[in-house]
Amino acid sequence: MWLIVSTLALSPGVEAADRPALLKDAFKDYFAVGAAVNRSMVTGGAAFRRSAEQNEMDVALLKEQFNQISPENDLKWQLVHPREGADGFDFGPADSFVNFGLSNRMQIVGHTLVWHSQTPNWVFAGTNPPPASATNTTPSPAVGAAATNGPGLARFGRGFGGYTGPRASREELLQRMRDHIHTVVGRYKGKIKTWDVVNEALADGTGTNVLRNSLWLQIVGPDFIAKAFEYAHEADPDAILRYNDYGLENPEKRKKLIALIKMLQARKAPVHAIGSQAHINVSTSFEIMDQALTEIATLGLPIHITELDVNSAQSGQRNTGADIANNAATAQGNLVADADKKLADAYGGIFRAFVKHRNAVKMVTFWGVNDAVSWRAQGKPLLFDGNNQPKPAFDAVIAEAKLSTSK
Ligand code: 9MR
Repeated sequence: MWLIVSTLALSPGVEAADRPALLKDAFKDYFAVGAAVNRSMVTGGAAFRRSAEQNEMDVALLKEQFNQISPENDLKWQLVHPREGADGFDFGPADSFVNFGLSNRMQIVGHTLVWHSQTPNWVFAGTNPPPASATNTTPSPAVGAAATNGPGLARFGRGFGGYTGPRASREELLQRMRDHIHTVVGRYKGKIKTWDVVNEALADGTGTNVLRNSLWLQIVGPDFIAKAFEYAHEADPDAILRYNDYGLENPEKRKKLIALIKMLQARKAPVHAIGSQAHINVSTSFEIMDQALTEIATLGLPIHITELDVNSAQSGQRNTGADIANNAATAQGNLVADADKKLADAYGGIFRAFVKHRNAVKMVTFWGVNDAVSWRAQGKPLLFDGNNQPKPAFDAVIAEAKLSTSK
C-alpha cells in the first residue's frame, strides 16, 4: 500500500534509495506540483465515486505528494455566487478550500472568475431583447456530471449556458463582473495568490475568429477580457493573474493565444502568467510539448500547466481542435493498447519538456489526485490509480527529475 510504504520512509532505518519519491520534492527546484481538489477533500466525508474512507486516503495522498491546490468547481461563479445581490454568495465550500490550503501550507490557486460556462443566467439577464440568432434553449450542464454539449449548443459551444432571454447592457454586465471579482478576490486577498481570471475565451478550430462566441463577447465586446484583468488587479494588486485555456498544444489554437495575449499586453492589461490546461492524450510527445512551450514562452510570461491529465481511452484520442467540454463523454470504452506504457512514455516526454523549460514553467497542476476522482475517470489519465497506487507513469515522471539533477 503506497501510504504505508511512505510512512515507512519516515523511519530512520530505511535507506534513502528505498524511499518512495514525492512529486513535490522531486521538482522543488523547478516548479510547484499541485492537484485539483473536489469539495469532499477539503470538507471530509464521502464524495462523488468515493466513500468517506477512500476520500480520507485521497486527502492523505494529496498532502503527501502535492504542494499546491486548485478548486475543481467551488470557486466557479455558479457555485460561489449563484444569486444576484449582496446575499447571493455561498462562500462555505470555498472558505473550506482556502483554509485547507493554508493549514497545509500549500500554494492556493483560484479557478475561475470569468468563464462562458458554469455562470448563472441572472448574470446575463436584463431588459434588452436578445438577437434573433440566440435560439439555444439547452440548459447548462449539471455541476459534477460529465460535461456534455447538447445538440442546441453545438453551434456555440456552451457559451450560451442555456440563457436566451432579454439581456443586460454592456454597462450592467461590466458592473456585475466588477462586483463579483472585487468580492471574491477581495475576500481571499493575500491567501489565494494566483487567479485564473479569464478561462477559455479562445475559439476552437481553424476558423479566423480569435475569440469564442460567448455571451460575454456578445454583450460586452472583446474588451471583457482586459476589463476582468483590470478588476482583479484592483482587488488584489499582489495576485498573479492568469489567462487560462486548453488545446494550446495545437498550433492553430496557440496562434490565437499569442494574438490575444499580445493584444492584452499592448493595452497594458495586468496579465501575469499563461495557464495552459494540458488536457492531453497519450500521443502528446516531448516534441509537441517542447514546441508549445517554446512558442508560448516568447510572450515573456511565466507558464503554469494548470489542469494536466493524459487521456488513455481509445475514443478520447480527440482532435485537439475540439471543444474540451465534449471530452468527458469521449473518455469512455477501452483503453489504448499498452495503455500503462503509453501513458508512462507520454508523461515522461512532457515532464522532460517542463524541466527543459523550467525558466518559464513555474507550476504544474494535475486535474485530480487519482484516476477515480478524475472528470474523465475512464480514460485513467493520472499518475495514481483508484487505490492511490503509483502507476508506471509516476516512475516515468520522477525519473525526469532525477535525470535533470544528474546532468
Ligand atoms: O473537472 C470539472 C468537472 O467536475 C465539472 O463538471 C466541469 C464543468 O464544466 O468542469 C471540470 O473542470 C473544467 C475546468 O473547470 C476548466 N477546464 C476544463 C475542465 C474539464 O472540463
